[in-house]
Amino acid sequence: MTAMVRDQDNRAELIRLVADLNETAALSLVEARIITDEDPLAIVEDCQEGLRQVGELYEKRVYYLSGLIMAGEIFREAMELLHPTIKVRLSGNETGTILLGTVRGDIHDIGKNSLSMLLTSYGFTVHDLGVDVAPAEFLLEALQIKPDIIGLSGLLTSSFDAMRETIHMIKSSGEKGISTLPIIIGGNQLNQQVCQYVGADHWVTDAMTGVRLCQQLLGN
Ligand code: B12
Repeated sequence: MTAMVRDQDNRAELIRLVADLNETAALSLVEARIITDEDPLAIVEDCQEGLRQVGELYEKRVYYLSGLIMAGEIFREAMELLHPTIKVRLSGNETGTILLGTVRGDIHDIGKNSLSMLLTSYGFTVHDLGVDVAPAEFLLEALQIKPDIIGLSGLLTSSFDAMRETIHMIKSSGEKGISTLPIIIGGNQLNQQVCQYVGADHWVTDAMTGVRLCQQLLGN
C-alpha cells in the first residue's frame, strides 16, 4: 500500500471514529498519526469534520445531547495530544494582542481554544475572556488591555444577535483606538451575510485562516 493511500485511509478512519464517538480508537489513531510525523493541522481538520458529522447526527436525532458532550470531550483530548507537536511545528515570532471570547449565551469553546492555542504558538498574545461573555465585558476589557484585534466566537444561530450587539457597542463607543479596531467573527456557521448582519470586519470558519488574517491585519 502506498503512503498516500494509507494517509487517505487514516484520514477517513479518524473522521469515522470521531463521528462514531469511539473515544479510545480515535485517540489511539491520533497518537499513531502524530508518531508518523503527519501535519498536525490535518489531524485537527479530521477531528473537526468528525465533530461536524456528530452535529448532523444530533440534528437527525440519532445522537442526543450526551453525544455532543462526548464529541467535545474527544476533541479536547485529541487537542491535548496534539498540543506539543503543534507548538514545535508551528512556532513563530508574531507580535500583537488579540482579545478573544465566546459571545453571550454561547458556551461552545473548543474552536475558540484551538484558535487561542494556534495564535499563542505563533507568538501572539491572547486575552481569552472565556464563554458567555457579555457585550459590555468585551468593551471594558478592550479599554483596559488595548488589543490590536478583537475576535468573537459563536456557534449558535442565536449568537448572531449577541455578536451584533457586542460589535455595535464597541464601534459606537467613540473611544479612540477602540471603536476602529478590526473585529473578526469565527465559527463554522458563519458566512458573508452573517458578517454583514452583525457588522464585523471579517469572518472565518477555521482557526488557521484566522491566524493568517491576524498576521495580515498586523502587517507581520
Ligand atoms: C461539541 C458541541 C457542543 C458541546 C460544546 C462543548 C464545548 N466545550 O465547546 C456542548 C455539549 C456543550 C454543546 C451544547 C449545545 N449545542 Co452544540 N455542538 C457541538 C458540536 C458537535 C461541535 C462544536 C465544535 O466544537 N466543533 C469543533 C471546533 C474546532 O469547530 P468550531 O467551533 O467551528 O471552531 C473552528 C472555527 O470555527 C474557528 N473559530 C471558532 N471560533 C473562532 C473565533 C475567531 C475569532 C476565529 C478567527 C476563528 C474561530 O476555529 C476553530 C478551529 O478551526 C457542534 C456541531 C458542529 N457542526 O459544529 C454542535 C452545535 C454547534 N451545537 C448545537 C446546539 C443546538 C447546542 C445546544 C443548544 C444543545 C442543547 N439542546 O442544549 C447547546 C447550546 C449550549 C450553549 N448555550 O452554548 C447546534 C447549533 C445549531 C444552531 N444553528 O444554532 C450544532 C451546530 C449541532 C447541530 N448541528 O445541531 N454543543
